[in-house]
Amino acid sequence: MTNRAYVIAGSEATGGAGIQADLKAFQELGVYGMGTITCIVSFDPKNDWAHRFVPIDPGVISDQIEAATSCHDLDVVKIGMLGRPETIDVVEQGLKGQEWRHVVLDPVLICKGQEAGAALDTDKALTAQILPLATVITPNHFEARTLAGMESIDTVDDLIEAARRIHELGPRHVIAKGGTELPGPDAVDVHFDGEDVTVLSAPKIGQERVSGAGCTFAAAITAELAKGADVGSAAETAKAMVREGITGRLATHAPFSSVVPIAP
Ligand code: PXL
Repeated sequence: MTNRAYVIAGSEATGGAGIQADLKAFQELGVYGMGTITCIVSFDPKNDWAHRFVPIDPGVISDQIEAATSCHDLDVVKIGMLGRPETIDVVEQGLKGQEWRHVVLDPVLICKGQEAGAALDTDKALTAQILPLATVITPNHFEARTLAGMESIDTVDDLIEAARRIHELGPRHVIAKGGTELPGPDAVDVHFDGEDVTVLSAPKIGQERVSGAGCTFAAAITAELAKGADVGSAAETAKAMVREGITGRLATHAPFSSVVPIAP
């Protein structure tokens, strides 16, 4: 039987992040992927690689969800970049159209280089409408701080506190990623399942953030869940995959390199 996984996310035209990264991660982990595009991001090489963001019409998003979910029996979905409240409304409705074993939410508020202010209305809508439907959420340092309402996250204990606070918003599993933002030699993530805290730690590979790392992490978790893994082992596989992907990263003409999803 072929395992299938579904992703609802934005297109990132360079191929490093977004739905392009998600589908590569699915494929690399042996899962048949299908995707619904919520928005199109085209970096602008003439303007410091700024994000050009074009939302997809809500009716078209709804049609894509209808096509994917009618064509396949799906029980695991990843939610990536939604980008604006109108998109969040239609994705909320789409998710409520059926039961899900897992909804993995990568709460993309802003991507690298975007203004933090642009995220405010989207972050409120995401918290109110999508977080309660998620079974797994994978906030990075900035997203964890925003969603937990914390001034700063400077230590692993702070990250654990953030994960506990985000857990109260609905998701059964919170996997908060310290990435390169916490001091020290290791990239530390914490997994809180409502009872236990598990710390995932691996040596940092340089200090630079790499495009697509977060997308690949959540997509790999989704693929592993589609194959029947539990959340803890899915997170371990995902972390190993991102490590491989950062080690083997692709240099680009933009000021960031791109993760290459490679199964661990
Ligand atoms: O890496 C976050 C991200 C997710 N989804 C899309 C993006 C980005 C960052 O650029 O463009 C579509």
